[in-house]
Amino acid sequence: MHMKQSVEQAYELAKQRYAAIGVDTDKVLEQMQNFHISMHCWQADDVAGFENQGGSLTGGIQVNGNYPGKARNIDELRADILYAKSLIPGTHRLNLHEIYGDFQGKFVDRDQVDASYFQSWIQWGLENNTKLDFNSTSFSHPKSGDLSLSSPDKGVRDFWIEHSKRCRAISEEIGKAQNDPCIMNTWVHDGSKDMTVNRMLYRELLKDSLDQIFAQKYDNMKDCVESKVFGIGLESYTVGSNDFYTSYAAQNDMMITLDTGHFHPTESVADKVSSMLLFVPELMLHVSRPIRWDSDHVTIMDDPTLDLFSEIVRADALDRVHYGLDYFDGTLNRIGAYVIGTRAAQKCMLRAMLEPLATLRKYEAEDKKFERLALLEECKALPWNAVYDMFCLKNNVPVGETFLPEVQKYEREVTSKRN
Ligand code: RNT
Ligand code: ZN
Repeated sequence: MHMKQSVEQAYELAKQRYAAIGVDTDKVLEQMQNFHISMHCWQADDVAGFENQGGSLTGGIQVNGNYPGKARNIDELRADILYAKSLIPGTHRLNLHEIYGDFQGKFVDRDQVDASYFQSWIQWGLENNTKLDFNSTSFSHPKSGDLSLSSPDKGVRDFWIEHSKRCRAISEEIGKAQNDPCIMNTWVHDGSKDMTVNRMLYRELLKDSLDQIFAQKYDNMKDCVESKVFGIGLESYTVGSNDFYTSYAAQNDMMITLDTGHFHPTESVADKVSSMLLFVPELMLHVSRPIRWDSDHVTIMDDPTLDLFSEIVRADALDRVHYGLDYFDGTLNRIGAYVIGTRAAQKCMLRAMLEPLATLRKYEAEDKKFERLALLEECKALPWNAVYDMFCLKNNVPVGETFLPEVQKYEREVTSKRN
């Protein structure tokens, strides 16, 4: 049977199956079309960027692997991302880091950057129906050290404050041009390898830096702050801990970024959704896959991610969350990594949207514990994959594993020729 025909037939059966439990798959397909994922630009080149300083990746994060063919310049990175996007259903955003500016080979220090270096990105975004998000970059710079925004050295701290302010101004320009807020994430690596006896001092400094950075109000960008447990080489103390940023965001009515790799291994990020959304306006996600630590493996359809998206749907918070990915794996085809991770996030969201929530809630209200658990279990094996296949078909992208040869083809024809 032809692929198209079998996908359509499977979808019709799935549709009936879901209708029987009160779920409208056609409606879910429409909702999925509005689920935009901000793809992180940094999977394409192992978080290198275009500063061409020749330095290595610092700031407690690490990319492993030497898979051939990574993007070496802005043109290659753009081409790779567009190719990956062509294998992913729906319309998606791109999450830029400041070090990915269009610097044209010129060294532009981080306290000198401005929107002019992002004009070609803005243009690219408009031409390719891709809205942009943004991140300031505290790592991989001679002034990064262990402390940036929390450094007691005034020169260093002012440098990073200036950088962050400029990044917000760039985000504002991007947001204006794309007529949709640019989400700017602030994550700094600040911490210490060994015990520190002045935790309060650095946190006071970080708080003061943030107050200065966020003093200016903008209409076309939104800020979010990202906490972390620890970085490599900064294991004992993280200035911007979860408690720090949760309190800061709540007090200042700001968005929080939840990176799924930034919590203790048994901590549920899903459970944070309903707690935090009562106190902060919106959430940003960095969907990742921590293996034993913040390892940034490629996102897959795993239980933590399924739980997280379920909680967002159950909290009726689909439009109070911004969805980004954050992983960097240099051991495998990098374009393939984008496609796997983005499609996996979509599958998690699709399964969350296909939940027969009304019935489950009714059982819960009536204290029917057996019925609630039974239906939750049955849902796992319902034909959600037929709905995902239909989503791919409708969006004219390869169904199921048929995207593999497409990735291989691009590798053969494009990335394998880079060295
Ligand atoms: C690091 C944070 C941060 C970075 C990116 C590159 O642990 O997750 O978001 O991964 O900004
Ligand atoms: Zn992150």
